[in-house]
Amino acid sequence: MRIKRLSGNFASLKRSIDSGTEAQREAVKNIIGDVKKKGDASLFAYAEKFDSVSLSSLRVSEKEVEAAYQELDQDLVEIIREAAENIRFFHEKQKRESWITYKEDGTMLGQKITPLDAVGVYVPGGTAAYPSSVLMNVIPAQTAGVKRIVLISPPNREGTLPAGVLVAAKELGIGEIYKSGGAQAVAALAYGTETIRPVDKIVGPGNIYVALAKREVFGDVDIDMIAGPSEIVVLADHTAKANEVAADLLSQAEHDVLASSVLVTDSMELAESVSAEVTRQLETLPRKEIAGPSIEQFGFIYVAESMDEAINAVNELAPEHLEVLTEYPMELLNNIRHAGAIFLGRYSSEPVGDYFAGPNHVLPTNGTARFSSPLNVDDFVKKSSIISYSEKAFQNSAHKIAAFARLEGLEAHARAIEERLK
Ligand code: HSO
Ligand code: ZN
Repeated sequence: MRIKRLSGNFASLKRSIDSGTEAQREAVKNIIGDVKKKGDASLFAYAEKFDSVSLSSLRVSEKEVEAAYQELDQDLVEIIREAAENIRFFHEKQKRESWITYKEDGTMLGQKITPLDAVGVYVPGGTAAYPSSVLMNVIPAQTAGVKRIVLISPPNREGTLPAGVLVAAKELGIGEIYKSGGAQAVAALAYGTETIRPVDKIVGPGNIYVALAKREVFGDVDIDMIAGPSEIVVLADHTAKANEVAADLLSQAEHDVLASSVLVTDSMELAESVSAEVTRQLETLPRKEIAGPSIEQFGFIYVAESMDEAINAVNELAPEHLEVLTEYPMELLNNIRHAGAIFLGRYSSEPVGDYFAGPNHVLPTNGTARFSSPLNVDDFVKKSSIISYSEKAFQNSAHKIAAFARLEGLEAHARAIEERLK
């Protein structure tokens, strides 16, 4: 891995957002138009074209779910259950109550919280069909009180979905699961077909076609975010273990050739041993074809003059994941301002959070941790304001409201108030 002195300048984690080629954007628009027009028939046709499978039904059957349980070890089912419990425990803490407040003059003001009616979770295909992402997207929606949650994912060559995904869904009580991928799946969720009723919000990661389609339907429905490649920054001092730091960097690198893994440290000795360890551990990694190029292109080790300088760099980077592997990690927490998830100490390696601890693993990427938050319960509710004035409160303020309206040249507004004073 490249070792550099951190002299104020470092490679930003920001990548330009992939807005696709002209041809891709065109294709996505056509697909969406097609699904709007032809509904189910287009979904069957696209499954043949893009997933090379002729489906007999768009909906996953009970039988397929049973087969998934047969395929998965009981131990793994238990692990998924326990992870789900931990994730639910954490998200329960995020729940907010509606509130009402009264003033002495009889004014009543409030905020009513209402869950969304229907949410669609997109689960990507291939090796990125993560059961953990099913848990992370569905549980906050359930905790928010969303009644209808549907899953949609591209079918494999056998015309079904991965066992882990089906089991995770079933464990959460999700029964409405569809087989469709790419832009056509997003269009079906947004506009509905004969089989699939439309939803109000679409969440979940996906390839460029999914991302472009989500952007295209945004406004007609809500979307979560357009996530960039995954990132980790490890902030470490001389007490960190090089083999552990290297393993953590590689765990992020194996996600994507575009993933970014960065170590910031005040110890040149640690920097050198981590670099050597990364090379050594990479050798035996099954996904070294992905992790290798990722480390080569987007892997950096920065050596700072001091921990203060190192922390400044971390805040500038605003990483998706930050691991703090220093002697007293808790003491640095106050100074860390920008990071999607902060993992403190050597027993809080990133995969602890990816799968199991409870906080969401859908996190702001691409430096957006400066202004956005992990996926959470608030993403699945909306708020309505409540206003109720008493006669006394109205009389007290009527002339001020009418005057304000006339300042804006809106006479009808002023009269709406004054009609009530007669
Ligand atoms: N590190 C990924 C989440 C994930 N890891 C899923 C394993 N499975 C992005 O936060
Ligand atoms: Zn991960």
